[in-house]
Amino acid sequence: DPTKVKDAASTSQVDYQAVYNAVADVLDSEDYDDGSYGPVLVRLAWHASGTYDKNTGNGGSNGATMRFAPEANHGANAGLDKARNLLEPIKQKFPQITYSDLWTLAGVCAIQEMGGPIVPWRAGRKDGNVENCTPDGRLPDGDKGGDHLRHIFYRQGFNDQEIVALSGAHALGRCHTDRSGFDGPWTFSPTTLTNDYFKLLLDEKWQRRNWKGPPQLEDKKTKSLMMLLTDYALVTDKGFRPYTETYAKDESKFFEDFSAVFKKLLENGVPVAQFSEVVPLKKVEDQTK
Ligand code: CCH
Repeated sequence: DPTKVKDAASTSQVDYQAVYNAVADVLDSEDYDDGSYGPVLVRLAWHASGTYDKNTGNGGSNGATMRFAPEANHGANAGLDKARNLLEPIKQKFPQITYSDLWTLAGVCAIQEMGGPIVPWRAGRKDGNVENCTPDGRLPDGDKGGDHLRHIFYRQGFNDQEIVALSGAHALGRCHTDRSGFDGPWTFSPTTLTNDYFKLLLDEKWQRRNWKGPPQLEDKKTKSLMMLLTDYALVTDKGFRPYTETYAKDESKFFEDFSAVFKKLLENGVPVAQFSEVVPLKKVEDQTK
């Protein structure tokens, strides 16, 4: 359909695949964490989007309001300056992309380059200003239970299945005592997206870690992995558990559902009229073939 091509071209002069490749280029770093900025970029995309409130329609990725002091300083966002600073030179190189498109695109790039599924991504978010900052308290706390998860995620329009699928992102990355107070990774391969988070939740014995930090669980066998109390609710809560079992058994089902729900997360609150067509963003490894 030639009109579609014309529409897509007129919505933007940005070469999004070039932006994607620039992000992919800075993901790996020997000096940072487990060798990759991927996990913290996924967390930036999630915290930029997870402020959405379906009742008022405010919050969400449109606006990129975490650039401003009130929201940047919310406790939940501690450490995300590392992710924002990593992307700043890319914003300078491609000044026409909005921060809100860049942060969500970077999250998609991180997921895809860390072995995850293709996530359909659309351009068109607009950056807001300081008045659009959301109030503190819209993102989840790790020391609570299933009711808290539902309170936070139902407000964003997610159901139980979607909550469990999204939580699978904790296959990636780690907790930092100087950011959240919690400590350690959830899986043995924190820079690769797998369904190991669900497998470990069900297969390992989890016990309270005896330490001075906030309440968290450790695996009895190696004591080198962690789960938050909210993570463990995906095992103990009757509404969540069936999905945890499904995703532990079937990684391709997890990938399929994760792709759909991560796209939904990154688009929540953005007026549909702002969006372009889906922009095909290829993994680096698939571009040379
Ligand atoms: Fe998360 N997350 N997250 N999380 N999260 C943390 C780190 C990551 C909760 C708490 C924490 C999602 C849901 C939840 C990532 C993605 C997602 C940390 C450690 C805490 C605490 C922060 C630190 O110390 O650096 C809670 C509670 C929930 C409730 O559901 C969802 C949804 C996603 C994405 C879809 C990723 C990735 C990380 C690793 C970040 C890193 O820097 O390694």
